[in-house]
Amino acid sequence: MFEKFTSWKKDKVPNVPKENESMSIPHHVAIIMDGNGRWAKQKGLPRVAGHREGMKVVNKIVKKANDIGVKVLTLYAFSTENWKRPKPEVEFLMKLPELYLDKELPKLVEQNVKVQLMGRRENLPEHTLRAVDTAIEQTKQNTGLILNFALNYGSRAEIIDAVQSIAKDVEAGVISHESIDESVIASYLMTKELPDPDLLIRTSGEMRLSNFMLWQLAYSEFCFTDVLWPDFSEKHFMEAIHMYQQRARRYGGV
Ligand code: V07
Repeated sequence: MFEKFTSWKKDKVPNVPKENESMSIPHHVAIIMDGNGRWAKQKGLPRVAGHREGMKVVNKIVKKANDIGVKVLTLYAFSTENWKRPKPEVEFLMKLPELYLDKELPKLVEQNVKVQLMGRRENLPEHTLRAVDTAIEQTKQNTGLILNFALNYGSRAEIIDAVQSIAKDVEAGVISHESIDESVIASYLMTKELPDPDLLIRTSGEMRLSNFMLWQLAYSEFCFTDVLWPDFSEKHFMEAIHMYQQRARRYGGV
């Protein structure tokens, strides 16, 4: 439950929300959807049953986020480290984007949701990319919620790719090394067109970032809950939003 939330936030950070913004809905919410395997184990089910159940929750939270006016929802679906899992589990996970989109894409189009992908395309199976690319294509004109799936994403991989691109551009004379500042670095990351997350939620009691958006989460509010992702509901999501709003109000007051 969210009473068990823990967070850290330093006073006087540069982008503290002003008081009049304190009741606002976070523009960008990022979620580490953890606890699917544990949920299945507790029920004596195979891990993949937890992933399947977790997929149903994605749907509920996407709808809720869109309804309350969140602009960007980033979901950590598969990390660069997840390839180390048993092959059958990886193969199952790589079918989930298709399974999800086969059923939900028409509704996403209807709900004005715009699907995006964040992560290295290399190594993703062709069938997975085909499904995701179709969704991106069919929703590219949509103006509602940006649903940003992190697939084969790792923050260090992202930073490595950015540094290599920056070095290449310096070498080619496109930019000078003196001009490299925060905004230049941000413009080489996979999130270059997105605002930084205002709120990070991680389910299932782990209090780590696990290589997720290390640069982008520098000033975000963190909400951790013991609830396992398959048990996470709209109610829990709204509790996290309220917690964000309360914190924003407190920091706005000082
Ligand atoms: C995955 C379900 C949610 C819990 C976390 C792990 C398992 C939805 C997608 C997805 C990805 C891209 C896309 C549409 C849907 C997904 C993976 C795992 C790999 F365009 N859920 N979900 N992808 N899980």
